Amino acid sequence: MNLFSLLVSALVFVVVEGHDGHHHDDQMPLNYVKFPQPIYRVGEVTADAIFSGITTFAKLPWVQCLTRESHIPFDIAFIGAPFDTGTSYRPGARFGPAGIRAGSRRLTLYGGYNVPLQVNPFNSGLRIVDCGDIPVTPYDNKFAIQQIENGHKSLLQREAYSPLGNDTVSGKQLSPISLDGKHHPRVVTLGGDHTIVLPLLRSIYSAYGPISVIHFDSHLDTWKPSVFGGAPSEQAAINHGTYFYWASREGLINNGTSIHGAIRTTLSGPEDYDNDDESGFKRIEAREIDTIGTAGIIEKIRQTVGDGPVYLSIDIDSIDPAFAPATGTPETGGWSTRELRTILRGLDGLKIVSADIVEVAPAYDTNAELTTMAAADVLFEVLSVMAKTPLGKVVED
Ligand SMILES: [Mn+2]
Repeated sequence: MNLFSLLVSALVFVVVEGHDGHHHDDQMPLNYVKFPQPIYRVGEVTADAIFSGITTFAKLPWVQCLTRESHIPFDIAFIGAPFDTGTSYRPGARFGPAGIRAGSRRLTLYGGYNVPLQVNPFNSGLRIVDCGDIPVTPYDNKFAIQQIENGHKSLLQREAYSPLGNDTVSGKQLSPISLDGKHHPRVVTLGGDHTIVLPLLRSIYSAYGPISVIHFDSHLDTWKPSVFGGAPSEQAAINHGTYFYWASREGLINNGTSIHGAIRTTLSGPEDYDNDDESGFKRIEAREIDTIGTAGIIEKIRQTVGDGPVYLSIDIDSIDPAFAPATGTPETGGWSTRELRTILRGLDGLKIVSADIVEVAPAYDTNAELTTMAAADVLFEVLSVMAKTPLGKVVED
């Protein structure tokens, strides 16, 4: 038997095995992560190296969660929302999910252990998968926004793969924090421009009710449509500068326990801040890092959100364009990648129910993939925090 026929028969074997319905664990994706050593197997011509194969986030197993593998449970899912027709300046964030995945390839090069957080999310026992992308039309924003809500909700409304354990401090049994009392998985969405957070928050609301939001961005994104874009039509009024205005009006945001970080945008006038207050957000200016440092910023965030459920939305433009140039509306004077990563690690212990990273537009990146690497590394911190903190509350007896 030559190598070719060996490969063909191996392929046939895999397909036949997969169809009997009992061998899902043996199929490619769920046991796909084999680190730190590259594995050579009979019939394979290359190692399972980080630079080879199909690119998923951090080389996590690919599960077709929205279609034929919707029966496979998970604890944390990455999913792309390739939508960028809500942008005001540079388009291109529809390529964000693909770019972030490319930038994430080396996350598990040495195994994936997070030294400062003392956790390896990839072998923490949680089942973490990449669900691919939500199908999103580029021709109709209203339809696309509904597609994103439906796709996210479909994942979020499932039950998590791993049962909720006991509280690490008290040892007591944990119970879910969701409205329906079920233990739901977490979804990490790869944007896409920031408009996607409106349908994502609608989905989050369906599982958790009004949510505290931690929002890292150089811009407020609570602008009134009359101020941002001028709102020539009902649909144009929903864009990447106004989605929080709408989310707040719909009651999706927990007023007073939400906060922006890294703000440094110019305004139409000081009244934009009054409008932002009304939308329920507190603000941390980017320049505050010079006076209160990362520790002061972490303290402000934790004081604002408390210990309830929280949704985390990260605009890559919160990072300075020196470190992350590939974004829709870059603003100088931002935080370094290191500073944002430190601040995210400072969220350790918070109940982050889901998260996103948005506005990565790879066409404006350097050849060294600065922005997509920054996005992936930022998500590594988020994933580590999630892996350490179960989404439960202590049951009092
Ligand atoms: Mn934004």
